[in-house]
Amino acid sequence: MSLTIAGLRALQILDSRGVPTLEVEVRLSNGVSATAQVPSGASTGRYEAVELRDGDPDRYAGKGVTQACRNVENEIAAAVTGLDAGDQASVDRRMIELDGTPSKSRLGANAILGVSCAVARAASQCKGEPLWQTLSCQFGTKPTLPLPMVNILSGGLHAGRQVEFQDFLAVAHGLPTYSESLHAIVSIHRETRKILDDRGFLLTGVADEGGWGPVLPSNEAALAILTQAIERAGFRPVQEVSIAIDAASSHFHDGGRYVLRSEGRTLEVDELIDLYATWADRYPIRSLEDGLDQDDWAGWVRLTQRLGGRMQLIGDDFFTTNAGRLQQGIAQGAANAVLVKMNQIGTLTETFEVLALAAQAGWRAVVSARSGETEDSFLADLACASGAGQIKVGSVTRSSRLSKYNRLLALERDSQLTWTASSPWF
Ligand code: 2PG
Ligand code: MG
Repeated sequence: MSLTIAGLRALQILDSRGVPTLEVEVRLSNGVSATAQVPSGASTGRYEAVELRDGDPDRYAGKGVTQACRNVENEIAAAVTGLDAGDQASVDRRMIELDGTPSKSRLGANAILGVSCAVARAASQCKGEPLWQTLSCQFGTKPTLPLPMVNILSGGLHAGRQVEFQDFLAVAHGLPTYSESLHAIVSIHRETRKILDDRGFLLTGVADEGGWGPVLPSNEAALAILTQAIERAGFRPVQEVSIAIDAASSHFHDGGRYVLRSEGRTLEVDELIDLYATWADRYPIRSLEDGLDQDDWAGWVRLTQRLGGRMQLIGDDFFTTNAGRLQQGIAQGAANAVLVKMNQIGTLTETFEVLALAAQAGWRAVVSARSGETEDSFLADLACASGAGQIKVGSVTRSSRLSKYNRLLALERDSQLTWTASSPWF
């Protein structure tokens, strides 16, 4: 079946933080049309593909995406009209060539990703199959229902830097189904709130990804509270529920050292590695993301030698969903898992390349949302299609997050996808 692209439209919409992003609509010659909305990060890595922003200080503090929208409707539309929406790789390749820069800075990775995702969705609609199935067929993957890694407490750039570590997450890997896992997480989220209230920790409101953003006395306090919440909710730490940390450490790395301002101390690389090891002894931590800075390759190798046998060590800002950087990490033994964010690289084809590379190396992968999200549930289908087995979407509040979790509930009911909570480390 030939699904010819007939035209594109783009609309400047707002994301979950009230920051502009794009919604792209693809129209096919058979009359079918489909849209996709583009996510956007705050704690971005240095090597991410470039989001094109207008830079006009009088409009949305310079964050407008009207030029990116024009690029979709003019240059990109001219280049992809007439292509087959059922051939994702060709559409993506055409856009990569058209942009011509390594970081997609000319047309904007946000513009290109919006088209890439809308094309995939249009193809799935034409075929009358769920999006995950279309993606899985296109990229030859073995789909599964993913295990959620869920934000409960936030710090760092997502919560006014009350503490430095960005995310303290719960992973309910010892439950029999996706819906039971989600139920456990919601109970833990609620217990966490009670503990914060009982101890009188000031809640600064809900953080960017829907989790709690309290004023805590230290980073370690978050781990103690989360462990207690897991127990109070009636779950066994390690056997049923473990903790994951996203340190996002590049954002408190300064002059080669790690500045824990909230605790009034600054750590050398190896002192921070020691701290992680101590925490792993005290708390049920089985996953650590961006434990070290995005440029500290030697430190990452030492971190992996020290803790890689005990937990998942994920590179997010470190790899930026970039096949070249991931290849280097695999070759050097720096990290043992990769966070996969489509907008860090800008097309679905390149996203699946990174997933395939990780799988070939026997590395784990976690399909992830951004802190700036929309009501689009695309990521839920992407996570299923990827077969990666893990998804990270934020907390269990706010519809920008729930659109993904709820879509997975529907897929659990309606699809034949299997649930693969593949502990020891998910
Ligand atoms: C991260 C993400 C999502 P951001 O660091 O993993 O939690 O944050 O989208 O701000 O980069
Ligand atoms: Mg991260």
